Amino acid sequence: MVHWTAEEKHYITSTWDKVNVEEIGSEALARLLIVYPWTQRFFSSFGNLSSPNAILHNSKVHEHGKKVLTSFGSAVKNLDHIKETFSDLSTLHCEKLHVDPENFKLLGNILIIVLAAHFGKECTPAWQSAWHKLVSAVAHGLSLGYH
Ligand code: HNI
Repeated sequence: MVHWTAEEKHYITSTWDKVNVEEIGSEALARLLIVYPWTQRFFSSFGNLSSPNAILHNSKVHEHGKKVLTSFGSAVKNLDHIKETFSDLSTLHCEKLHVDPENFKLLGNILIIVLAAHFGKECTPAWQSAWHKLVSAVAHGLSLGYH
């Protein structure tokens, strides 16, 4: 189990309380699809992903970004049980969706960049360290069901 200091919990929850999951989630997913275009292959049913502008304005990307970040939020609410929280989703991403778990790390890093862009003043080294620890724990939890 990952151990969290009171300071780390503070950096995570105080930022999370201000997050608009649709705005931040869609921005993070759109940036993943733009910066790492091979990730687009998982979303062939999402329609037009042919340019950064198309991706940023694609309503399915918005919807799915919101869904993913809402799910990410369950880690914030269950910091002491991240593995258990993502065990079903891990199996789904492995067995049904065939998503390479390396992509969870990419999305986590992009999420930190998007959060830093929105909440710049909070982005101290201690804040970054807490958020890096969180996105790594989520990526790890999501990869445990892979075999
Ligand atoms: Ni992910 C579906 C959560 C990262 C590709 N994903 C989901 C669903 C949740 C979810 C929740 C909906 C499940 C359901 O319908 O029961 N995904 C998460 C979380 C992360 C994550 C919490 C990381 C923080 N997913 C990724 C990444 C990719 C990805 C990095 C690929 C690059 N996910 C998918 C795909 C689907 C999906 C593909 C199915 C989409 C659809 O509806 O067609």
